[in-house]
Amino acid sequence: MADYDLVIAGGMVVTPSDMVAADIGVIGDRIAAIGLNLRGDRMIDAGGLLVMPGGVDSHCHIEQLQEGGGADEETWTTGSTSALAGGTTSVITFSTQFKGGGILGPLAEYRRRAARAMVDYAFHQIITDASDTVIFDEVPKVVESGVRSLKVFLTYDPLHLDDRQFLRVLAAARRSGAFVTVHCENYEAINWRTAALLADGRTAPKYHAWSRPSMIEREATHRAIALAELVDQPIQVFHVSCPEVAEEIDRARRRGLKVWGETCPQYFVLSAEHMDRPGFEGAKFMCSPAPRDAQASAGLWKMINDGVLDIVSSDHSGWSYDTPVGKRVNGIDAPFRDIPNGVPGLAARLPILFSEGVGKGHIDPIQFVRLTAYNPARLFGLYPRKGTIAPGADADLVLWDPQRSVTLDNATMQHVIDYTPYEGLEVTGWPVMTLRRGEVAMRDGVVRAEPGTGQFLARGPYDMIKPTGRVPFGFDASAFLV
Ligand code: DUC
Ligand code: ZN
Ligand code: ZN
Repeated sequence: MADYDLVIAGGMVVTPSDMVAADIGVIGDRIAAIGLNLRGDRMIDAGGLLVMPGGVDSHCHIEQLQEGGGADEETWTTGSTSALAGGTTSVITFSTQFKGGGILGPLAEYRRRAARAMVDYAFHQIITDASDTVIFDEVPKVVESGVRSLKVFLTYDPLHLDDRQFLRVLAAARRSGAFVTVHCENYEAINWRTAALLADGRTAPKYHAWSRPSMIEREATHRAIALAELVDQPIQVFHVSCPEVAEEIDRARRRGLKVWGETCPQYFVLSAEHMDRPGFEGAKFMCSPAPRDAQASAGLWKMINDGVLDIVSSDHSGWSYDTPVGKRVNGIDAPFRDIPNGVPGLAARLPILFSEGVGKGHIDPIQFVRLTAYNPARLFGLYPRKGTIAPGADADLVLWDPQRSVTLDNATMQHVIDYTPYEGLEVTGWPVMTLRRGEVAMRDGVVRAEPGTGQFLARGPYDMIKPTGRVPFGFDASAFLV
């Protein structure tokens, strides 16, 4: 009798701290051993492949409810398929609040929809209306139910919060032991510039980038950090697009603040120029913050190597190009202001980061594992169950061919969206097999997992997101329900 149910044999195992030629023994849905000459009832040959932890995508939008009814085109089954195709086994998506409403009701609906997931999943709770009921009654209940991160937008109608409301969310998070993630752009500045652009007849998709240059993101990042410092509440700045924004995070971290930064593949391979395509095509590349330029992309690698940006998520967002509910929901002549923001990237995240990062010598495979699995698992309370290869961890693994070159097209993405902004991009390094809790969920691009087999990842309290204990004048204003 073999010692293990399954052995992944002969691969180069990449952990968050090491790279070693070894076998991995799996019993049930967990990793039981890493060693040599392990024997399993089933053997998978990983010769010539890297074996890495399944990706943890801590920022992606799946089946998100829209104000006025309906949901994102990307459903839990299509989104899971795309994630598994790209080597990702866990996702953190969003439950939204609509202004004037609560958060318990929507969260129950998100939980109901996510029951069809094929990847493991958790939620960030978006707060768009910091009412007394939500802040004082519902946030503690939502956090207690295992949704341990809140998300706020400092821009976007109708999502954005003003400073007072943002402070109330930070304080509520501090009281409940939750984390806060922030979309940092200056709402008034974007609206002001947008009004001027439209008044000048500049309506095409490329003016999206003109409406929100980097200082708009930098200012909001600075403000978010200062307000979080005022409350003594740890935060993560979402989707940092360029080094000058990351510098704000760097300065905060040097001062001992608990501030983290995330970036996304689109900021390495897209630029504002992509939005300057003929007609409506630039809409395919519109996301916020806007992609910048080659110099900004190059500068992000330094920020990654300095540890200022330590997570690369997809910010996958589900808007098709040709369907009436997608990018052209307001018509193909709609001004940039009225075109939905977001680019799909669940499946493209790991291949692009590997190819651009490891392939071009900016990072090594260990850093790749840290950026895509270990760091998100730690920051969001999923570690050590997720994000590593170690005895006791879930057997979430991706077998990766570092030599395989693939030209990205929409079919390889396996999402429901009808395009990829990365069409034609050649990447080297490709997931050939994804195991989710010990089961082969993707082999050679064929996803084989039943809807409903994904598990909800309830997140309890953890040290990393505890406040520092330093508040101005020693007065903790968050202790008061104001
Ligand atoms: N920006 C966001 O903030 N969310 C989804 C898509 C986008 O571009
Ligand atoms: Zn955002
Ligand atoms: Zn997002």
